[in-house]
Amino acid sequence: MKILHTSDWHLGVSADQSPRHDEHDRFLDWLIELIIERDVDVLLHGGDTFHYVQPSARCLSQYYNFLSRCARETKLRKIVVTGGNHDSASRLDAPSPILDSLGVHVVGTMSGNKDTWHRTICPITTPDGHVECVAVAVPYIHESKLGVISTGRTPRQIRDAVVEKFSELYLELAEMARKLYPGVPIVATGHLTCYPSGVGHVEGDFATPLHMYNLGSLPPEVFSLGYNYVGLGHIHRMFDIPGPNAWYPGSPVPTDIIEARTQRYVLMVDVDPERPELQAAVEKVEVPEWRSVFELEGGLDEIVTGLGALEWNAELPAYVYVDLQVDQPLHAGMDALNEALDTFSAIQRPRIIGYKETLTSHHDAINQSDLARVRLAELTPSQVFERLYKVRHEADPTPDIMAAFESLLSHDNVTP
Ligand SMILES: [Mn+2]
Repeated sequence: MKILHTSDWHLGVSADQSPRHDEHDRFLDWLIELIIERDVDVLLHGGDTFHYVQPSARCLSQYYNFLSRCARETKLRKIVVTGGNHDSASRLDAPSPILDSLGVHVVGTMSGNKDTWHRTICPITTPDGHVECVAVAVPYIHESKLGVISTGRTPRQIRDAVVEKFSELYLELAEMARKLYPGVPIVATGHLTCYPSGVGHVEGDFATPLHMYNLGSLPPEVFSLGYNYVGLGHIHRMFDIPGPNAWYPGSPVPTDIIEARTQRYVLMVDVDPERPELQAAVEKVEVPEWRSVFELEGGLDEIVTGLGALEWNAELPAYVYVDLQVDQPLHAGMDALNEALDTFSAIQRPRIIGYKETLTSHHDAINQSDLARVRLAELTPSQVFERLYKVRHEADPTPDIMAAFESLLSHDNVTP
């Protein structure tokens, strides 16, 4: 049985005031083609369908058109949609009586009241009504709804309580699913932050998550090992969490420049109804790029030449971020750059959506061009502090000041 796992579409998002609607249209068309081509049985969506709690008419129409096309053009047995922290849970839930009839199971929100938890259990049946798999549709849920009290508690106590409550939630839901539909594979969703305990199985640079790990993400142990697969949403980069076989597909259409730097994915998940004891096999499917995003850095002449030489294969006109290195502020910089784009036809003309000027001749205390090239995620908190100190005071922080900052860091004063 094939389950296609996606999350974090963020319909309606704009990258630097530049809409992504055209890419989302193409993504949803592509998704339908993929579902048909690969004979997908279930679409499992891990939250953040919309970017804003009050989606525009255009976004709503993208969503409903997609669901209706799925019902008419594909052989999907079920679409499972869960709410993310960006979605309005009640807005997502409101049309569920109609969506039910299209085979769309929506769970926008859930409460700590266990009597209502049956709403999350969604059996996947064959045309003759035989249950082959169960999807446990867990939306974004704030820990306070699970009974975590933060008033008067230390960060450590809060974190322990959060871990305990989420572990209970996933354990009880697995048991509930197993009791209702014994002997079939169970998959679950979740819209939360979880990182693997090691880095061995994770693809690519993992600096960002490891920094954040300390800031209150959940450990892999929260997921009951009773699930064959856990389809997560919230983190916008694809990676897996070995052990519980939990995966993030990441956002399929980049929502900012950082995401535009890496390949985007959806995940094809294979569960065997005859072998419920096996973990699901997962295949990464690359999402095509419909719009290239370029980053140009250098002097005015260099950038003008770079703009004229831009080439791409993607269908839509490129977006460009420019970091202009100047001796002094260049007020007419944008005019010269826009002129350089006149060589493109109106339809293909790239659009500069990010423009900044970096002064190269001042501020000897800090090399600003170096600073611009370093991603915040690649710096430790102490390095950020040190750099800011240099900018503010035009001198290195003394060992005493660094020691004071380090001592602040070592206090466990961050909340999950
Ligand atoms: Mn998101």
